[in-house]
Amino acid sequence: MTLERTYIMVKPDGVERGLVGEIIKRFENKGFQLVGLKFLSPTRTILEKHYADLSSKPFFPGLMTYMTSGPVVAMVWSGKGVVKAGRVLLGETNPLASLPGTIRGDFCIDVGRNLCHGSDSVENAEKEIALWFTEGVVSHNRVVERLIYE
Ligand code: FUP
Repeated sequence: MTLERTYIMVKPDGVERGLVGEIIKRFENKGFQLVGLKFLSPTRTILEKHYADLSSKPFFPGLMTYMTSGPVVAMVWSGKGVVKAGRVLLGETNPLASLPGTIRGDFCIDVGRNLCHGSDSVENAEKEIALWFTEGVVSHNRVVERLIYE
């Protein structure tokens, strides 16, 4: 079985609103494994790399102000299909288009305050993990797999 990894980040509004535990709980409840976790105040430099594909968008300056407004919780989650499933747990980029039951569907309204980030492909996940976790992450605990996978 191929285990994927994804980069999930609780954005400054999620941290300030005390939703870190709620977001972690949803990934844990599903059966995914936390293999990297840290609390940091992101610099413009790392955010410009992370959001490089959005640099020409009109909302980019506002996105930078929002993302540098406070600390974030950076995480790496591991599991079968975790990249796509992580996006499902988060909901749509626009929270108003997110179904109840998803994190954004349950907890937010505006696209510019959408609480959390999740990688959109396996390739981008590995790039984002390399960017945010230059120190590396621990490996998935294979002992618990028999409880989660057939
Ligand atoms: P996502 O993959 O869900 O993070 O979405 P995008 O990469 O398209 O957008 C990244 C972030 O830019 C969003 F989380 C919020 C911000 N954004 C806006 O503020 N306005 C927009 O119209 C689109 C995105």
